[in-house]
Amino acid sequence: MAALMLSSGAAYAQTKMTIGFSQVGSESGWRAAETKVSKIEAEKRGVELKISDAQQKQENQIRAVRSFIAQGVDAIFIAPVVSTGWDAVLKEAKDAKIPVVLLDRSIETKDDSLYLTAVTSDTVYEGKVAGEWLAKETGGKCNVVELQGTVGSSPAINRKKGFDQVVAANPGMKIIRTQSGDFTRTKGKEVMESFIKAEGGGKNICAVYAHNDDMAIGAIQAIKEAGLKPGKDIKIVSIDAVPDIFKAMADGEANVTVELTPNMAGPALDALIAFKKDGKQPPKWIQTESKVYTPETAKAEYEKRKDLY
Ligand code: GYE
Repeated sequence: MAALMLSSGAAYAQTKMTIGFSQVGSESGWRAAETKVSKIEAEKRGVELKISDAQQKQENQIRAVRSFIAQGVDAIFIAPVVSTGWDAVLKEAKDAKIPVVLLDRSIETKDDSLYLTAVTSDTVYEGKVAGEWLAKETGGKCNVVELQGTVGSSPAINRKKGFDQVVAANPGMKIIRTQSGDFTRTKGKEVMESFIKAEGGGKNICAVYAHNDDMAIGAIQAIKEAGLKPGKDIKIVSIDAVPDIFKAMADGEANVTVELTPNMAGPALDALIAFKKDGKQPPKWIQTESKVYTPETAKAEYEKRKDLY
């Protein structure tokens, strides 16, 4: 028995594990960092990571997952672009006995045996804590324009939900415009331009709530071009904590961000290896930390992160 266990352990150590990772795309600075960190974390553990870029399309992700199954990979990571429509392909992975780990976005399914675990932050909390900061800062009186993330994605749904809870509790807070900017800088800028136009030049807007920093950075540009001061005339509240938002904060052009770690792969790999090696069942949700940052520490935070991104 002991010999048997030893030989299976040795076999584990010898065979290099191969994981297929269906990544969303490269829509944001945070996403690029996540891809980079995933490669580093896989290499640290001697795991071969095959990354497939879905260019923000679920159909590409489904195709990639099917191809990983056909290749017989040891596990599959998916950062699911939208939250619905996964059951069929996840069932195929399950039938092939290939464990699936979800990274940074969650899915809606009635059957949670279709994935091993999900490594994500509490995205409802992120929206809530961003809203609470703004409510406090403005004495609960603020006309907000909202830049939503990708339609149908779990962070867009949940970051809206969390922020809406704060709006509901503060009668003087209102979301006067809301639209998706697809988590990108370009669309964030475009949508903000249209908000400013629709609001007669933007003087009526008290704050931008952007579901990620990249859209906030696009909005900052639009505000400046409209002759207003971001961070002062219009407050900027967002999520991710990428280096560029710290730069904006240090320059007085942004007010608060909520950190989302780009290291989702590290905890995912640890859980997967413990599962494969020792049969240890991970919890269904491995939660990463969400921390609030304001301008006081922006310079130092920028320095800490600039090389990682
Ligand atoms: O906040 C955003 C990205 O899925 C939680 O996706 C993630 C989000 C992140 O593109 O920048």
